[in-house]
Amino acid sequence: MKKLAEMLPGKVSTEPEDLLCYGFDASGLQAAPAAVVWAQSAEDVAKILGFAYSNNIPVIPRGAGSGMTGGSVPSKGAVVLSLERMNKILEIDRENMSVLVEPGVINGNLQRELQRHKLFYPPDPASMDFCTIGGNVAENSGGPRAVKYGVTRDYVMGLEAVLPDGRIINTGVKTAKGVVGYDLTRLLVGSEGTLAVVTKVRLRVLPLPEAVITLLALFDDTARAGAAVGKILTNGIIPRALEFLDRGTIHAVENYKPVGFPKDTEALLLIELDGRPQTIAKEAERISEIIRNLRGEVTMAEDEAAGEKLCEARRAVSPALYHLKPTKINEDIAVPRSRIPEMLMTLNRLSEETGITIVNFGHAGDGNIHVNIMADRNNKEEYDRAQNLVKEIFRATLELGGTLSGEHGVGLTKAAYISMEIPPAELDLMKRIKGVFDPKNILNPGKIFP
Ligand code: 2HG
Ligand code: ZN
Repeated sequence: MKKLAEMLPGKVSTEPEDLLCYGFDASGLQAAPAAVVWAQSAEDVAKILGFAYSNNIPVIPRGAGSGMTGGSVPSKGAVVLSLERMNKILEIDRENMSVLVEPGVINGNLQRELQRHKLFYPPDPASMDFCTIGGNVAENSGGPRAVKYGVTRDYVMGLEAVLPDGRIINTGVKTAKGVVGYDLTRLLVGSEGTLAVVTKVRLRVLPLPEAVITLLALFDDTARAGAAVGKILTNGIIPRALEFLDRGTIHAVENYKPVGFPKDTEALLLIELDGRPQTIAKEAERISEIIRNLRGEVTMAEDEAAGEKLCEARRAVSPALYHLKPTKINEDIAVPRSRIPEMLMTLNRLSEETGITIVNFGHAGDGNIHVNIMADRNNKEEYDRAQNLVKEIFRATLELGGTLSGEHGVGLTKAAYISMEIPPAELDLMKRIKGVFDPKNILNPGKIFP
């Protein structure tokens, strides 16, 4: 580590407080790295990786550490490579509707800067006020707006990245289209920091929608809330957010950051529409009708600021849940949208059978349910029961044609389960791809694959 510190003066730390702060993420897992290095350029990253490659030192790339599956939790003897100081928006190209950013740019800061130029970058993870674009690229992050606009991968046009041996590569195009060769960009997006370290990202952006309307729908029955989700979409309306909160989630938010969600509600839908004012006003009317027909109660936020407050409350769900119980095992399953009611019924049954509290919320429009199994890690018996539920939930998800993770990735927490979903031939192909990029297995080892 001394040699590394000499190569990168002022950018390497082995201080215990740094090792502690850079040793965990939002998964609750923790391990101390051997050192933390803050890169300030692609050349710095190349130097770090070149050094690590020659000396067989594991390197763990890290954005803001807001990941939920342990993707940036270090392994033994590893160097944490923080990209947070590479936080510049390098170019806003209005004419070609793209931006070039460094990986440490905070998602929310990019959103606000683009708004000033009447531009829009849709992916909006709930952690948008602190997560980084580099982390979003590594995890292929989604967010409420995915139902209409897709996820990070749909916006990445090209990347500059450093391979584990220190070589700098460029992928993708600056043009609206491009089909030359294999699509390395799409392969790197969502590779959870296991193939290369991203040092620049070119993103597609859109015109800022003219107006936004936010609706709040309350139901005294979960199945009818689920039916509303299907009905809205089959009526040809694609809201830009179609979020679901169950009773437990509503209570957790109201106890943490009260916004006025009625606590006697069984299920709540938060719906956002964006576009031309007249069009979305009509869509809001139609949605209100659908909700009332399903015996739901619907209100419209009086203006965009009031709507934003509701969205903020939605973004507070995850932190709110940490106050419910000491340990939050959060799963992130997705099922075909039409199967949401069945999945929720199974989850309720499992909760009743085991006596473990399960709180559900999420991106209903995408069939993406955040299943939070609430327990106490220090109560061994309870924690074991909670842990045992994970496999059962995954089994039920796959039976319904779903996937183990809609947006949080595999990381460490789901690595043991990957073969439940990915068959041997496909898994072997993935492992061989990892071997091509990283023959010495120094980049984020132990993630994705058990
Ligand atoms: C969200 O949608 C995040 O709020 C976090 O994906 C989900 O804490 C969670 O389970
Ligand atoms: Zn989410």
